[in-house]
Amino acid sequence: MSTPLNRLVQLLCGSFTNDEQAFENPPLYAHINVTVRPLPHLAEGMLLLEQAYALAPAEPYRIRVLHACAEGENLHIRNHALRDAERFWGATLQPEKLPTIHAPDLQLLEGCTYIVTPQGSGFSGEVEPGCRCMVERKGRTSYLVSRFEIDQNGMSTIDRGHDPDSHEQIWGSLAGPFLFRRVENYAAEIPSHWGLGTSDPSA
Ligand code: CYC
Repeated sequence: MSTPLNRLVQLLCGSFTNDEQAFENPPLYAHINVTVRPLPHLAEGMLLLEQAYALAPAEPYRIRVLHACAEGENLHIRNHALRDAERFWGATLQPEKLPTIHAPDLQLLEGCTYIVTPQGSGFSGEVEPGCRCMVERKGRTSYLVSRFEIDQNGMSTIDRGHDPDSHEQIWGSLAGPFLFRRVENYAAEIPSHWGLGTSDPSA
């Protein structure tokens, strides 16, 4: 039986582009590729994510290790930065680099865990409550307000940074979510030894 965690991890593993939206609204939406691949040598649910401008695919502006895991009734996605992250740039496009990422390279981003629930044939999620996900950007400290939806066809994301005192928006989309269509599915790379929440480990 496929569990919710299993389905979430399968949906996350792939590559995504917002090409249609970017070509229709060039001033509002940069053309971005998002690629997520499993890290089979690490704990179950550990995934490498890279977000890059389509013009510079091997220079991601955001590279993170996501850890999708079940927490009681809920699904969580923990977000980790990578120490000396340039070492790993482009690894989602050159999978032979994936095994060079090890647990000590990861730094948990406190307050930035995503809480995810089933929605339709996929999932939706929001960053945990509390305004504790702090992001330094444009020389200012901000807290992240973020939401995403994912299914077989693609994913939509909206990330915005707000001023901790005035709560005004400092960065992020002004026009609404980024709309990504799925280009590749990397679910076949999920190792079978990841139990991913099967209630019966022998199932
Ligand atoms: C930051 N985006 C973040 C952060 C989270 C997410 C948690 C704050 C922590 C961090 O720096 O990594 C989003 N995390 C997610 C999502 C999931 C998750 C969606 C579910 C899979 O686990 N983000 C977009 C746009 C683009 C963008 C395509 C333009 C606005 O979705 C940018 N997100 C963006 C930037 C940052 C960010 C620039 C701040 C990163 C930084 O400056 O270090």
